[in-house]
Amino acid sequence: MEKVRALASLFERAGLDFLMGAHDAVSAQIAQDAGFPGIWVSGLGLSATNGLRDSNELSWTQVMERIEMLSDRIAVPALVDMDTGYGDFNNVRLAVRRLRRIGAGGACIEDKLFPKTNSFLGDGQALAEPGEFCGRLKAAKDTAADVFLVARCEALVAGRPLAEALDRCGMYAESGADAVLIHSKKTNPDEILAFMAEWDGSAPVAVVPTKYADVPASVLEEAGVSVAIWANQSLRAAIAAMRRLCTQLAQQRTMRGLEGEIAELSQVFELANNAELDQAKTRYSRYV
Ligand code: SPV
Ligand code: MG
Repeated sequence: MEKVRALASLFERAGLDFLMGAHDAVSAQIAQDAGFPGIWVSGLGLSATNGLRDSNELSWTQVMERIEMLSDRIAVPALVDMDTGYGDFNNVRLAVRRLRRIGAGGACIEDKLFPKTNSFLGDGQALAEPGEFCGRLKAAKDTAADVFLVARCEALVAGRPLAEALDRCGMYAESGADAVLIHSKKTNPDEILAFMAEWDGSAPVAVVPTKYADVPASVLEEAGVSVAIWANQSLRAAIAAMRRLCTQLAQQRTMRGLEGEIAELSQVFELANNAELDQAKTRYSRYV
């Protein structure tokens, strides 16, 4: 419950907060250590780091297993990218029930159809019928009122007009969503700012500035955005760093000159909190 309240407060308090995208326990912990007050668990990141497409190739139970390990490792809340909710209202009920037991913090469900397609792939994003999607939201809230629920609207991504995005988000808020997420694949924030100018404020708003990433935080904040999500930057940083190192090492066949470019081994032990295990050994190995 503490993590749910912490996540709710990021959405509800004045000003803009950022969630950092993570794809496993280590990336979540690094984000927490850097000072981010919450984590976005990216469906794209979970898929990619398991060698799979962001098309629900990872099963929902596999997702939850990874969420559990990630969430256990961090003190800050996680907003879990639950894609479309893995099916209809009934699949949503199963998934949020499991998420509540894990205690991660929040669930984000998008108004598309299972199996989903990543927002940045192709033009033919099929949207769910609004009434059916509202049923998924209502089922989520009725099942787990204490999971912070974010309804993600893909209307703009699907090329639908602003009015439809506003209508859909209004219906989602009425159906029990604690916040809405309005996504855009434009390379400037104009349609997000237009949305914010017309939004009735019936729920806090989150955005994902992946394609319009240069937007200053102050612009989003002044527009009234509550939460911005760096969904995949950490994943892409890791891929770039690993590729650079692997390419160099394959060529030069010695670590000479490369050691300074990678994390020290001690950092790996620190991330797993080995010091705590040493203390526990002292306390428990020979109790009597
Ligand atoms: C994710 O991180 O999986 C997202 C955000 O859904 S995006 O890929 O930007 O659509
Ligand atoms: Mg996703």
